[in-house]
Amino acid sequence: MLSITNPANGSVIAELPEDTHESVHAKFLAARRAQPAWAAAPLATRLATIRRFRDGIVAHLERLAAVLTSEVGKPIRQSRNELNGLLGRIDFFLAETERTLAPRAVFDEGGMIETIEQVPLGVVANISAWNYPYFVGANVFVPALAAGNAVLYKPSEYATLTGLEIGNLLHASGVPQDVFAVLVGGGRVGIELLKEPVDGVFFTGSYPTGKRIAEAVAGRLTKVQLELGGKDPTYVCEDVDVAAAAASLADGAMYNTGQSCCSVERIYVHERIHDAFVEAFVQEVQGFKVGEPADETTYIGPLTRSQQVKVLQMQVADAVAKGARLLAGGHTLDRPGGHWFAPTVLVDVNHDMAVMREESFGPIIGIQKVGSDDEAVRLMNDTEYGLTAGVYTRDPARARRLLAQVNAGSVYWNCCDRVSPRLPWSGLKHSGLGLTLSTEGIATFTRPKAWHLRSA
Ligand code: TXE
Repeated sequence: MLSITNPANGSVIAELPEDTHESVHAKFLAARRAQPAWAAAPLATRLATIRRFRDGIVAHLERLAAVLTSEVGKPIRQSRNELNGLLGRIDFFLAETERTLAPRAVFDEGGMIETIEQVPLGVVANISAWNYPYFVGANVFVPALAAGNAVLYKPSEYATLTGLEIGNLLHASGVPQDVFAVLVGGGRVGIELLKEPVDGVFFTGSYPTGKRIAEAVAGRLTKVQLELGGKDPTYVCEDVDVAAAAASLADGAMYNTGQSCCSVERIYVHERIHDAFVEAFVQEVQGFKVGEPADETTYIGPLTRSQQVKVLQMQVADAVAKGARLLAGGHTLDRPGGHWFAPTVLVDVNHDMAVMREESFGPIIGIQKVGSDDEAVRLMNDTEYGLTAGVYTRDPARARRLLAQVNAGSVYWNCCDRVSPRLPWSGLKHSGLGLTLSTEGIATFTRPKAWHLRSA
């Protein structure tokens, strides 16, 4: 049985039977049988089901937000934001799928015609994370279903109720039961799923699990996409509006209680404004309301996973032992049964410290003073990750020059912690393989089939 607990207080919300080797296999076989008919349906029919799914999200938004908040601990306003943000992503897929997947004639001469057709991969596995279950799940299952695939969706064990809600809504919208199946359970069920001969593996989660998954399926030469973590840096130049930059970056570091793949995880500040920036930043952080996730005014909630408390404690202790100064937080909060960590700001940090090198995934930030643009670029690139990176400056040419040198899948000028459905979402190095979103994130759920047609 899988116990679903409320991370704010440890109370058990639900006990659910987990999938087994047999049930995973049965769902795979059913998906394999059902997929051809789904792929053969007109695209307009599949898009109509996605449109009804969107209507279902709108109709049930309050309840869905409450479920997400109860099992993940996401502050309720942020749960609503995620669901509202999801609508824009669905709209993008609805608008762009037909054009993206249309067959293309690329040659027609002397009785020879060549065309490219985008055909679905088949049955795909979607193993997902808990921190933005609607976003990261839908980045895969919406375009995958629209393109004619069957999807075996394993939500994170920390977002199972949300995963089941998604399944129910899709089925009520007209997606056949066997074309979208939810698998309940943790890593063990993920391992069972990967034993099946799926035609694509689409994973969102941590680097260690992503690596394990890539290794598990390597010999099968199956398509694998990995959307993994980050240690996302931002450099604040000396010409900025200090208060505005501090407010924007404090939000980028602490939103979703710091549990975003593209959370700001390291800040480098030009020495000329360092002290003023730090003062403004700490003031922002101290203004964040920590509290019950169901409370409308809460900005920082509990950590979703109890294990992360130890990671944060270790990062603080390591940094302080090596000379960092703690200006806010640095400790757990005494709220019985839950996993709570106070919003934390460390200064006088450097790259010998874990807090500047390893993904924190919590409400904690290291701020490091730098003397030049070159030093900032060198430090931003001194990482095993490469998801996002940002620069705050009034000077567009300087921003372009700096961001061109930074190794990251997404770069930000005067903004952070931002994802757009119109742009590809991808990471370098330990941040991943492949991409979602943008029109490329639709085509990725298909393979090009080449037609050579001689009429006589
Ligand atoms: O990951 P985990 P989490 C990243 C984020 C952070 C991580 C947090 O930066 O690093 O995700 O998510 C299943 N075989 N991103 O804690 O623990 C597990 O049950 C098969 C990046 O959920 O790696 C869960 O469903 N499956 C991002 C899933 O793997 C296994 C956006 C992920 O678990 C397994 C959001 C196994 N051996 C978060 N072990 C981006 N870049 O877009 C576990 N699982």
